[in-house]
Amino acid sequence: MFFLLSLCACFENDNPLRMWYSLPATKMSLRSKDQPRNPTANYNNNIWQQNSIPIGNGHIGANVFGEIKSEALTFNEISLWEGGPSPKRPNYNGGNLVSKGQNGTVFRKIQQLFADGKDSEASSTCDTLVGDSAGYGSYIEMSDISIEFDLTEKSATNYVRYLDLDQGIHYVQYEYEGATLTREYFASNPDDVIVIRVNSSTGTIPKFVISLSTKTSSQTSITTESNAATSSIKMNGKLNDNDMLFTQKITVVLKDGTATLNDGKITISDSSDATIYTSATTDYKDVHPHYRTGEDAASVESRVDTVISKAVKKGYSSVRSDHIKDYTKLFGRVSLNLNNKPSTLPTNEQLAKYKAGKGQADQDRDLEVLLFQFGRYLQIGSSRENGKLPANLQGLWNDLVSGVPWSSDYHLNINLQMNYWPTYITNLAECAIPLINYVEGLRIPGRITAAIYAGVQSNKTHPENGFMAHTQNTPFGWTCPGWAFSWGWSPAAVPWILQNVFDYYLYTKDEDMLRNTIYPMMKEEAIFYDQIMVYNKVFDRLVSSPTYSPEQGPRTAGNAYEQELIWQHYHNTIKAAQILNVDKDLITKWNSTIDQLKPIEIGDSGQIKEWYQETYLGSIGSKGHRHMSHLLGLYPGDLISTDNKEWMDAALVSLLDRGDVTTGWGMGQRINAWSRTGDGNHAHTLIKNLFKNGIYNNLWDLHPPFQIDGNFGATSGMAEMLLQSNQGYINILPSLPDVWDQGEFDGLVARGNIVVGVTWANKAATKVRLEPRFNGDIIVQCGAISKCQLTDKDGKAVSYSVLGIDKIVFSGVAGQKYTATIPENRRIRYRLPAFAQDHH
Ligand code: FUC
Repeated sequence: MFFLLSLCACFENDNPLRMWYSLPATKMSLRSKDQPRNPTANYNNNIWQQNSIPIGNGHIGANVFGEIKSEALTFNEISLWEGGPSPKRPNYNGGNLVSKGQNGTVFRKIQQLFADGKDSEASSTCDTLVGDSAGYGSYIEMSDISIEFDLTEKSATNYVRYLDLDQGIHYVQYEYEGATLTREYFASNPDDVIVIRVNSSTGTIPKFVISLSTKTSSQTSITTESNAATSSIKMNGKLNDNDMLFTQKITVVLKDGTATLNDGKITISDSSDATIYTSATTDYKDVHPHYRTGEDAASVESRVDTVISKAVKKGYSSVRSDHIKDYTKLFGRVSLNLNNKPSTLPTNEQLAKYKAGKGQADQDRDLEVLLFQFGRYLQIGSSRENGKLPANLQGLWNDLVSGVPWSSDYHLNINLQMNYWPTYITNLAECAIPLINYVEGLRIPGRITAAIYAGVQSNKTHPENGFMAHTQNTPFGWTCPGWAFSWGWSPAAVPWILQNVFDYYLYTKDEDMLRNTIYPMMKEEAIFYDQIMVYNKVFDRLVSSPTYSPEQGPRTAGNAYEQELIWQHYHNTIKAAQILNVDKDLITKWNSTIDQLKPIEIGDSGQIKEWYQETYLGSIGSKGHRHMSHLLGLYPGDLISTDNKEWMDAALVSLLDRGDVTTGWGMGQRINAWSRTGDGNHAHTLIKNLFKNGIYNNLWDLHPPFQIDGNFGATSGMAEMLLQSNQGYINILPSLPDVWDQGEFDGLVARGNIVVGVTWANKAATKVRLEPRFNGDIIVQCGAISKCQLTDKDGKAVSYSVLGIDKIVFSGVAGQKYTATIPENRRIRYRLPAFAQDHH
């Protein structure tokens, strides 16, 4: 290790958006306590999750180990799943079991038992509300790509590997026998290929062998073929579990030298420059009930052939430049500068210093900016507008084919929601399209679940009468409750994910999308809740029943988790109906329903009660539980805000009680929640804790094991510290920590589709930039903004009305660029809220 480290001293990092390492993945140290969750997984799985570098285009992805001699890539296609419909499971029905749900009879019986005060019988009857585990399946890795170089590893010098987040390109470089060997890796969305380019500065890459293998349980053939210009390896397979068809192809194009095919492998000799393209697909399609395109193997294969031959014809440099154009169009929309400098230390070493509290300030800030932007990189890599499925628990990156943590599925009791928290605010709205399509795809199977478990039938008279899904979901319409009530039952998961869906409209103002796609789903779900809620006389409110707060506590008739999410759902649905000017009668009804929900109740310790029978803190539930389900009204919801002191004070009691150290995503959630309180220092404590306890060398979030939600939670949390817009106005620097006393961002988005940039110094905003994409009033809250000079893009003064010392309103014109300049002698520094002074 020392040998390599000492020799890479010549690499000078000049890019603040670069993650870089002086060692290949297998040579870097590991967090020993974070062994993979899967007991059968080997040591490589741990190297993979901690030290390899992900690339992805929303559809296919790979992890690069960056080895000197034995290069390895794990390869994924987002739809390669076991489970679901299969000739082996002719009765597959999304896990729903009529024998358990009994068409709503059990559900109604439990409601009645709770209403009669027979809580313990109600609670034990809940155990009947379960589904089948057969056909659940798992997301699995498609293949491993190996590139074996004929060289003496020890003789390689000046090794470095780095990922440039601003380009979406990963590089591996070292010197060998007087030549600089460079490899470049990227995943192109427009050409749907992963490209690996291998180059030698002096003209001879050591001989290397490319091979492809799969660990899937499948009938698979791996063959090679060549013509005058290219050599290829092709893998055609059919999964044993569900007959899913898949094809992957690797094609090599050489500038010079020779390619020899042998035993399913390609050997490259005497070449100075080789480009390797790979792509893959399956016959998956998100359409109930078959979830297949209906193609035969030849057709699946020919789609991949076409993709590869187009890319080969187009050639490396055009594929590369189109990738950069496509990627930077999204990534380049947001810049963040926290007075950070390009890290002089490799990212893993910088991370170690940060964790030990020994990092230099400008380097620590660089790591924070990297984590922020890495979340955006991962989102672009795992969820694109043309994608088949949304980002799963690991985005789309997975190296296992069995024992995959939580099947790398779609968890809807926080994880999938968190995956899409940063999407809109960090200017990546189109990346949410696969999520919206996925939720749309839950409607048909979800109606079956609603009928079986809640007795709510969709039929000719009421065709869209309500859909139900729970904690765990797959790409095969698996909408039943889990096979244990205690983690599986969670109907409020649907209203919750619909918040992410409605946010698409709030941030884009795309009214067609609201009318045609978003509102119909929201309306259907509101109609579902209209039918299933019951009045509870003990708690004197309309409740969802039975309920279970993720993933702890008693089964009850109503709890804060469901009541808050349902409140938000009606609130959003009414708003959507008003915008579209439809369903007046329903609006009236929903308004009266909302009044009867009373989601927030304050307990004896001054806390937000998670359960309505809770008295003082700790009387129910487990101390410091990772889920903060009773605080969803604070973030991502709108129920609790700084505009309501009583509830905010109670939320603070609950937040402090839950504590600051937990699983990765739990800290991600806490960054967002604290940012909504206005306490920037506390939000920053959570960022520090996340780095300390929840981030691997490759900056992936760990649960453990690797789980991508915490990355997305961190990105959105940092954005929320700088900009909020959920209280009817644009809130500038709402939660600025002391260590971010100076900085600048551009390109974040506020609700109403207004692009925002801010420059600040000494914790006071100096300039606020606003670019509305629609005409309309813009309300801005920012220290001393009432003293600003407001100008348009031509520098002309724009008039505004003062709503308060820190609040103005003006009428914005689409396409304009406004700048509010706050005079130096008027600036007001961000202050911690009063409560924060007490508890720090
Ligand atoms: C939720 C969490 C677990 C885990 C799982 C994937 O159910 O409670 O901690 O993150 O999702």
